[in-house]
Amino acid sequence: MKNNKEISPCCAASRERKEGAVVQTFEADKLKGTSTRFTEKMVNVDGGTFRMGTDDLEGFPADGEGPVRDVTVDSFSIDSYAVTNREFAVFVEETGYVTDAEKFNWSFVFHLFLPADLKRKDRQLQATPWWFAVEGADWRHPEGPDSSIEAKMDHPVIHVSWNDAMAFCAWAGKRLPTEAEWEYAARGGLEKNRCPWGDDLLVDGKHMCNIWQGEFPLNNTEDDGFIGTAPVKAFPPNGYGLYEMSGNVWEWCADWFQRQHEKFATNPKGPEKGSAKVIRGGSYLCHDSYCNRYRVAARSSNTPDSSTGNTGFRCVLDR
Ligand SMILES: [Cu+2]
Repeated sequence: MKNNKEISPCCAASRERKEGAVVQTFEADKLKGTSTRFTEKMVNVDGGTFRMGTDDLEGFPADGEGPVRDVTVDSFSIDSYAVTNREFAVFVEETGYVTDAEKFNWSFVFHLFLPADLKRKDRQLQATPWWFAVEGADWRHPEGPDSSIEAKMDHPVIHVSWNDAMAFCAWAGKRLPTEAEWEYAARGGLEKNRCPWGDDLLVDGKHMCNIWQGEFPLNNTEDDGFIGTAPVKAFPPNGYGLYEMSGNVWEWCADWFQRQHEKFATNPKGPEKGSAKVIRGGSYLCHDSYCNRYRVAARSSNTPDSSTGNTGFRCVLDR
């Protein structure tokens, strides 16, 4: 199965670019709240220089994971866990914000979560047939119009686009992490580590993150306890006290995606322009043998107006 890497297996599905993959020009000032929100969940990370990326062959060279390079980042604070449904609900309540998924009136849902009548052939992606563009799927209805988040208030918010994440950040007085900040934080102070806690996927036989076990995409054995999203803090934190930097949901970063990197960089912010934004961390759909993008050096991207059932975000603050 290791040879299926070109297929870009589980990772995020994109809205077609012709539907207008644009960065929203919402007025950040209008959304901006009076105070910085949810600071109690943040941890301070001291800046430093680290070895970013990987040259390991198990990675995806086409994703631009390498070469390994020296990157320096300033100190910052970062959410210890992804923005939850509970938090996103406060934002929407206060601002009346409408997400991209609600504007398009559809979002991508993984097939196993859908009743038969929502698995319409004409709404199924051809290259990645486990994704359906489901009408009425949005952050409040993660598995289609009849679903709810009632029992998932402490799960990461999903079906949020990069635009939506930026809007939340503006309201919360925060910002999205740069890709370099994200990886520095995910490594948790370790060097050349494969995962946020070390190199081995299991520690003492225990699962350390929410990814896929079993035969993708049909049978998830749920060895780690979850078929879809897990509540935040379901797994142990890394050395910086950060939860689920690996697995659970992909997380939006501020940068436009590119495959080339500077050999040395200080506070890199990515290219000026691009067509897709960086996402990091992998999700509950990543499988060890198929799409091991739960690794700390792994990366992917999606267009800024795309939303899926396995992508969320966390915020950072300068300090
Ligand atoms: Cu994956």
